[in-house]
Amino acid sequence: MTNDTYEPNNETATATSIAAGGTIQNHFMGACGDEDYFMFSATAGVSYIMETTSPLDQFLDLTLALYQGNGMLVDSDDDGGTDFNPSLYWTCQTSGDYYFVIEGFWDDDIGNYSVSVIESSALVKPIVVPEIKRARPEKKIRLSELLFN
Ligand SMILES: [Ca+2]
Ligand SMILES: [Ca+2]
Repeated sequence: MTNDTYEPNNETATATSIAAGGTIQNHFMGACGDEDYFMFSATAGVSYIMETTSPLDQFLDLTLALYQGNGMLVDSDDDGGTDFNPSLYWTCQTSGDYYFVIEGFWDDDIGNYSVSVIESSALVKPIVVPEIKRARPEKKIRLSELLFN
């Protein structure tokens, strides 16, 4: 797996360091179970958003799993971001180094993607923009119902 300059990064020992300041890294998800490990330092009380983006025409379905330094799974996400990209919102409880692993949902998921870690205020939940893929038929609500219920 030498499809991008960050490889090899298929285990914690060779994880790619990524800054939690929103810097975007461009990676390539290779075939046959490629895994991309990332490492960043998190501070207790600070919230982070780890997410990927990828070109629509690649139909790349990525997943993200966050681990403590000791290998314990903290949280994971599959399609919380745009299209089939993961986006994980997490508030750090204990300062330290954390790892997250990005891999394809399917073994034949191949393609370019970008990844970033964004610091977010612990007190402010990220604004979730409704996506077209999740849209459901909406009930018509009269203004009076909103005002007086
Ligand atoms: Ca890899
Ligand atoms: Ca996904």
